[in-house]
Amino acid sequence: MSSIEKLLKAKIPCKETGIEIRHTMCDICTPGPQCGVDAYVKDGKIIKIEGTENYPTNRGALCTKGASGRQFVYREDRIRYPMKRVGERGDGRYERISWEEALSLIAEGLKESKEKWGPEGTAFITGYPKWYRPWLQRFCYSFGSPNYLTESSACHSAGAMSYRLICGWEMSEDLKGMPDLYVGWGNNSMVSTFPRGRGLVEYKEKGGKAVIIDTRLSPTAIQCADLFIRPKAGTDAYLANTIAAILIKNDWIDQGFIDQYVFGFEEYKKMVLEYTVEEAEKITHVPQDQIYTLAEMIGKAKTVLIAPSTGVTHHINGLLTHNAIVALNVLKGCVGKKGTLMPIFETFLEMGAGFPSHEHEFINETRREGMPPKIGTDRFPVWSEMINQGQAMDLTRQIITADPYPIRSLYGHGVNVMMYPDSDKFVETLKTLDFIVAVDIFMTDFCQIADVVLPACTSYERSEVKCYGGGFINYTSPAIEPLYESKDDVTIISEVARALDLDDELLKGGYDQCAKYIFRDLPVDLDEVKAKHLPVQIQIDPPKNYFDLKLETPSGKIELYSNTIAKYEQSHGLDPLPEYQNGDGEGDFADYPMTLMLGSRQANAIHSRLHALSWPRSLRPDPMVQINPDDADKYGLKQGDDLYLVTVQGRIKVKADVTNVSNMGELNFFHGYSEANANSLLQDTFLDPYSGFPGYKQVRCRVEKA
Ligand SMILES: Nc1nc2c(c(=O)[nH]1)N[C@H]1C(S)=C(S)[C@@H](COP(=O)(O)OP(=O)(O)OC[C@H]3O[C@@H](n4cnc5c(=O)[nH]c(N)nc54)[C@H](O)[C@@H]3O)O[C@H]1N2
Ligand SMILES: Nc1nc2c(c(=O)[nH]1)N[C@H]1C(S)=C(S)[C@@H](COP(=O)(O)OP(=O)(O)OC[C@H]3O[C@@H](n4cnc5c(=O)[nH]c(N)nc54)[C@H](O)[C@@H]3O)O[C@H]1N2
Ligand SMILES: [Mo]
Repeated sequence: MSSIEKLLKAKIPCKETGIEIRHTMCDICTPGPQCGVDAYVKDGKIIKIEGTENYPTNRGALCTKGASGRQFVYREDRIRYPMKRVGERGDGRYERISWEEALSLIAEGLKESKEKWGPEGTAFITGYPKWYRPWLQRFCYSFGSPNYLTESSACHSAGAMSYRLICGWEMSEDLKGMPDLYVGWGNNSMVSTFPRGRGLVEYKEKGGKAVIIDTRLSPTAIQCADLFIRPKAGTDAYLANTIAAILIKNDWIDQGFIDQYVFGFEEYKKMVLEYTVEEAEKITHVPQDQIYTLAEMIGKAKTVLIAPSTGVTHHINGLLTHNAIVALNVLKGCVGKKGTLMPIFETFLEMGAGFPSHEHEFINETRREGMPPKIGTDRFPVWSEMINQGQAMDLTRQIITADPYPIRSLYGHGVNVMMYPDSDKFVETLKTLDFIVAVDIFMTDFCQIADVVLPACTSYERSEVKCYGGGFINYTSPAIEPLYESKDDVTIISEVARALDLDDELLKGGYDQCAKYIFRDLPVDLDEVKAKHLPVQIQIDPPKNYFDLKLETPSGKIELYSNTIAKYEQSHGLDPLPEYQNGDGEGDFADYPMTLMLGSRQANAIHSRLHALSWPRSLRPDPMVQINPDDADKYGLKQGDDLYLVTVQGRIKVKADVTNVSNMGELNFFHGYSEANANSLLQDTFLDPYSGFPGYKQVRCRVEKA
């Protein structure tokens, strides 16, 4: 082998090999990490990737998903060029068209819909991706529609709502502040957000004490729990309220704090004192002595941080459960202090970086007064009041009933129909629309029912601004040219806005112009940030004191009794106190003895993506349900056996993974597989009446051996 061949084989970046390292960012998962990536590029092609050293989030590491980034970019089913539907909706026949034709078809379709049904008859919708959201939302408002919908209708917004209802502000965990005790309620961050998981490991290494409360024996519980508590799925509010009663009875609460800052303590106290440990054991299956141990640990710790995850909100009683858990922090006076729940000051894209931006102004300034109510307003009034979006879980209902007005068109980026309960009905309902636009990287099920399909590119092929905690801002440059005829989403949105001739010069101006508007008060120039190719750290002021904020609750205090929810007590039967409610829903479940949890995070997949990539797929080739060994015995199932998961809604065929990760009586199946769609097992009415969230993690089910 010649020396050049050796260098090439080792992928050494240098003049001789023509391999260059370009810094970019992985956008596969949540805004929190979005890790720095070094892309090794030769002849315009990525040949290798690595985590960027010293990047503020990943510090050089990449997770299983990020490490598959190259396969993601070069996935076979990338949409290559704009297309229009030529067959019946749903039969999948598309024809290649030019960008010009695509844009004029979209302008025509949306204008026609606007004339017939008003601007509100078009909904603007996105799935998981976050990076273009401010643009899509502004586009929706500039078009004149109130109907901006996102995947947050099932994601972190229930948690955000809960914090805002109680603490008057969105809060996050200050684990770096070293609380005496950390209680990770459904925390499986080792899998779902590894930088956060690493934070937990570092907390432990510095002597921190951690309790993990999870129905599953999760990797985080195994690695980090000093005490592991394993309740039955969806019974956590009972557990939390029982602990609250013990704290109050033993005077392990901060009465001074409560007197000064809290509204509704007496009502709350009366409620929780009804909860007994005996009943708690029956309902939650947590032994009484464990409940006492946990209560005592919380009671005797000076600073505690008791933090619920998104997992606990994926139940039809999820919002109140989250509230019940947050309330424990309040009882201890552990809010707004070092090592407790601290307020988030959002900078951009749901991230607090320590400096402000004009994101909200950018999003909202073209919004008209007096628009009709957004989707979900009547059915989910608390959501509608708290979250500046429609509730996407009400979309099918409104399409079908046209109540309070018809929705006839959909303009969507990154939409995955498999995220919705009763996905088949979701698709069938969308098929009845007049006009659908789908923008995605891959030819998804949603694209297959659209009238016009547009090819988006990945984060490796575009520029975007990203802010991180600690005052970091990054403005990436493309590592490679957009593949085929793809474009980045924001360019697409501004081109569509131009084709529609919208009265919004800023939006039509494209990404860079808008970013400069959003970050116009930054002490550094955005062009300079971009030229650095790596995050730049800005000097930031110390964060504002929580106790100096004007709390956004009706009483201006921390509310254990929610005055916001109380407004809907009569009309919607909602409860202002965090009572435990049964999360199984109504009905006769005699034929469905098991609880099925759909969609805990697995390291090698993110929702519907990555299942199609060979590296991550090789780690779990088949859709498998985790079943406890005793349950497996009962059904005569061995590792790898085929079985059906059957619910009142549907049935899917999967393989048995016999493991004590699953609690007795509980099954765990991962979502996003097109050959075994978890959400085809869910009814689309199985929703939390407060947040509108689906009860993904608590579905009554039976097992049939195949
Ligand atoms: N059963 C069950 N269902 C769930 C959950 C669960 O726990 N269990 N979790 C819920 C939660 S929390 C969430 S967040 C949702 C997940 O939300 P989904 O929207 O279902 O997430 P994905 O399957 O990742 O789909 C995202 C789509 O965006 C496309 N995409 C990715 N990047 C880009 C981009 O830059 N531009 C464009 N235009 N498209 C892009 C992808 O190709 C994909 O088609 O699922 C929810 N559904
Ligand atoms: N690898 C990977 N990482 C991801 C994602 C992914 O798809 N793959 N998705 C991203 C997204 S969109 C989100 S929203 C986050 C979600 O992040 P997480 O909230 O961490 O994700 P989950 O796995 O849904 O839930 C966490 C834990 O809650 C537990 N849990 C569920 N129900 C209950 C309950 O009733 N009681 C108790 N005590 N525990 C319960 C589950 O067993 C699980 O271990 O993850 C993000 N990170
Ligand atoms: Mo999510």
